[in-house]
Amino acid sequence: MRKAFLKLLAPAIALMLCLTCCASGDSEPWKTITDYEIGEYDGYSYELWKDSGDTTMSIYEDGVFECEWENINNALFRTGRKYDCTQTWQEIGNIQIEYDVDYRPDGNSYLALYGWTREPLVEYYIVESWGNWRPPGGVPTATITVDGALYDIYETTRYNAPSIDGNTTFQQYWAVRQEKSSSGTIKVGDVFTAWESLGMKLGKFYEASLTVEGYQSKGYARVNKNEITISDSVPEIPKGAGPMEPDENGVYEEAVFEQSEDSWQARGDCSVELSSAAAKSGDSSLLVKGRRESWNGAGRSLAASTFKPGEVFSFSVFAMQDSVDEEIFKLTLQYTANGQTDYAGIAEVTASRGEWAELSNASFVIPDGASGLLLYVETDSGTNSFYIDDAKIAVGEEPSEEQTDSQAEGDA
Ligand SMILES: [Ca+2]
Repeated sequence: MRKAFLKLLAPAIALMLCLTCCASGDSEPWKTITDYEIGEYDGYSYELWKDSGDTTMSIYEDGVFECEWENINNALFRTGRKYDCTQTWQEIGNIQIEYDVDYRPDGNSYLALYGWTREPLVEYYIVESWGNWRPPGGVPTATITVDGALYDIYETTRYNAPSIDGNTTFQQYWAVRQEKSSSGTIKVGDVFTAWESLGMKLGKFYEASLTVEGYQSKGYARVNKNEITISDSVPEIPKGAGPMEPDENGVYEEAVFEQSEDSWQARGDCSVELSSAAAKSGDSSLLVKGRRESWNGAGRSLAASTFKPGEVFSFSVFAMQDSVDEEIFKLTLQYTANGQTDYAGIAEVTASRGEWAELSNASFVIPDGASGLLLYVETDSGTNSFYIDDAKIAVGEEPSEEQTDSQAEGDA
């Protein structure tokens, strides 16, 4: 009886399944892959990249794909457009994506419009949704409004990490929605315009792909729609893009580490957190701990739209340690110029145990051609934990000729 009933029902179920499949694109994937593969299908580039773990990606027409991951370290699934790095994004056109994703991450994962440029080598993310952690951490350099949605802007540096040009050091640009979304429009050209107005230069265009990424997690996603439009319309300049303005006292920013880590993040393999164990001002400071190298410390990125080459700024931050009799602290600027990472010393101070010592330079000139700026506190040697407080960035005083000479020497 039961069997007969099922037999009767079978064609109906088959029809229903077909309707469901047809409604979301195709019934059968063109191809299902489980390992690294890069290729083209139906006008879209596709790529499955992973370093380890179990991955499955089924590719359909119109950039539609379905993916699943488990036991991975890092895996990316994507369909989009790839280019040969001969044109800037402006030469290619104003990119917009209409998308719709059934996104079910379990753990750390991002849903993003993603890609790369060369010269400079940049990995970029426009993050629409994420799993249990909102990337990339820290406090944004700016917040912009694109198509009515708020996105936080971040710039980070990856050291000796996998890239389209092998393992190397490069900048990551981020625009991360404040509220998760898994369907709608991404005005990619508007975000690119905002980045560039903030001094985050993009190079020769390699890729724009709708991407599902997993990191030490598992999950499932089905991209039901990935419609790319490239037009010759001019992107809008999003609200919130552009340079920082100093207040009436000439101060751009003062980080007191009372409510938040402000814009400061861990640099290298260490961590930062607010601590009430020590304070120069108020009740807390920023503790830097778990350092493995003397260059590990606390830093913040500086938007190149404000911190332009040749312009003068005043930097000041207090540092304290209670591990050794004396420690030499250094305030350093890391930057990229002519495609290479370089460092300029801003200030240096010797701090006795338990003493808040000031690292300051009222007339620091941003080096020629510098972009990808990172201001950070490190120590001359050792890996002891330390505290910083009252980090202030202000309008600089024009340097004397002597200072200009000594800075030029310091750079060399
Ligand atoms: Ca404080």
